[in-house]
Amino acid sequence: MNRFTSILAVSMSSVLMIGCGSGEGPDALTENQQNLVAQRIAPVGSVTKASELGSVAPVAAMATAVAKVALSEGSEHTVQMLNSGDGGNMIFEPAVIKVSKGDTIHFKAVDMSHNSASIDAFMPSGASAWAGAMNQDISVTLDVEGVYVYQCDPHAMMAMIGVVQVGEAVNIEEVRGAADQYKSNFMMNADRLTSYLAQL
Ligand SMILES: [Cu+2]
Repeated sequence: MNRFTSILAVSMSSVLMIGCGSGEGPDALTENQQNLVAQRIAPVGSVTKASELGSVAPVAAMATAVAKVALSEGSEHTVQMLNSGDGGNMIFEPAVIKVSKGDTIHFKAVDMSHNSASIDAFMPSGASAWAGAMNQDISVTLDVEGVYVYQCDPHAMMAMIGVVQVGEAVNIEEVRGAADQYKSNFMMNADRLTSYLAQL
């Protein structure tokens, strides 16, 4: 019911009240009182009817359709630094991995001009930062549980980033909050970070 129809309903009920006969009886509302009632029952803001909620459902269905990343087997995992991969240009592959506490990630400089460096805003507290040199492989052992987002420094603006979940995603809320701000740095592939985090 919108504001107009609710006011209309009040107006009609007051007409009916008057039509009831005794008009000036002790229970009749003054015009001022009727206006107060109309103000109180008028809806504030927009009203969503239950029958309209159906249009929201497809969005929820899409969110649940994102394929979740399974826990990688073994205790050592390789992530390639690529100019071009299945997921686009300037990319880590796999870009999203889930590993166990104490596992080691080997970042491989398959193509030139890339590195892997942790980002302070995207690490569980107590974790150690890393910063690989350009064009060099680097191996990182992750002993602290949580979600890590790292980047390739020269291609950070192209969203050359990757995500590692170690054990439980204990800091996921902080990471999602920081991601909203961080993605404004991306000149290209602006939705990568959001879609990567959705895979956890
Ligand atoms: Cu790069």
